[in-house]
Amino acid sequence: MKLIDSTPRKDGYRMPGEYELHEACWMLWPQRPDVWRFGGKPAQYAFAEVAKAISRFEPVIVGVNGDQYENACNMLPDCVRVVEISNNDSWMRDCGPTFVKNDRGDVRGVDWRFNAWGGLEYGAYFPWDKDAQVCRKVCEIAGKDMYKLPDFVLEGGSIHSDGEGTALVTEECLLHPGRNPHLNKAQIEEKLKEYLNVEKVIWLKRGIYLDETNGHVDNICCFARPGEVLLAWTDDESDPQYEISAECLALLESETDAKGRPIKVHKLHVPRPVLITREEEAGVDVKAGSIPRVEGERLAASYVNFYFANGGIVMPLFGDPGDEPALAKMREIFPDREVVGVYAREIILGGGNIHCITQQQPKGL
Ligand code: KQY
Repeated sequence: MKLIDSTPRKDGYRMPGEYELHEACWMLWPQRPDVWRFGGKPAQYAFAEVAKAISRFEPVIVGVNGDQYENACNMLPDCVRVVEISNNDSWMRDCGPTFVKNDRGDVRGVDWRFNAWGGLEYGAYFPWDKDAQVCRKVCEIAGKDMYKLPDFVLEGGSIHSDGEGTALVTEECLLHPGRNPHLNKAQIEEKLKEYLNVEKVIWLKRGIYLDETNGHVDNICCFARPGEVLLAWTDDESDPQYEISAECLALLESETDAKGRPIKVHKLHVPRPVLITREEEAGVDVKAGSIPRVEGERLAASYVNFYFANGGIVMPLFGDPGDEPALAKMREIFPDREVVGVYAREIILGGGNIHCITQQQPKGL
């Protein structure tokens, strides 16, 4: 693995759309008891279901801490490759590489600075030193060279690319003081253009209501294909989510993408509010500096937080009356893909969902 002293834009590498062909999917293994209830056991079953579902479409590689290696090997199907990667928690989307690719099919990683969604003041836990090394370790194992940005904080869940020159982000997240307070919006946009190799950045205002990542875009909106997005939606005007989604809709409808296309918006209704139960609260360790789980608090549940696999889609389900309509809508929007649902309540209890725990490696040469 070589560190490249240049930028993807200068070298002709771009971040592909997630719907483009993948080489593999990378994940990490949950275990920390102040995030995952009952020492992570229910979450491990849920992660294993996600890995199993994705492995029907493409190879899956799961990084685990040494003390969980044997258990993860035992819980994951044989077709899933298990490798030892020390980590503080299990959000491969955010601490793993953002992969970029050139027209010849060469793939490289981009290593943003990771600070656990906001650093000491605003972040979700401390320390995050092992998470901060995950990107490099993945690139080492995958045999990919890497760009490194030691001074620019970003997580993979806070960006989407259409693969054709357009990126999608939220102001709530990228302008949050816990990330790059020394940079203004124009400077942040310039970094994205340089390292994702896009010409246009569409800035939504806010992410999903109460999202603890400060509004990662991957929970509220994603590209379905160039020129089309999926937007988390509710028709309930009394729900605080309504104003947020309506604001996104107005913005998207007034925008064009980098190729000058108007953007078609598909609404994907959120489930009914998913609230933490007393039993769930009781299963999570309390730790100073970690986000407490409190009975009755609403989780940032959204069907938009799904994963594109080769020929498939793996999307979260919540045991909600909205599950079936959401599956049906996804099948209508993606007739050429097999849409698979995985019950993901245990994952949203940790603060994210299927997209947040996965990272695609684009197909290489
Ligand atoms: O949604 C994500 N990308 C990660 C959320 C993790 C928050 C910390 N519990």
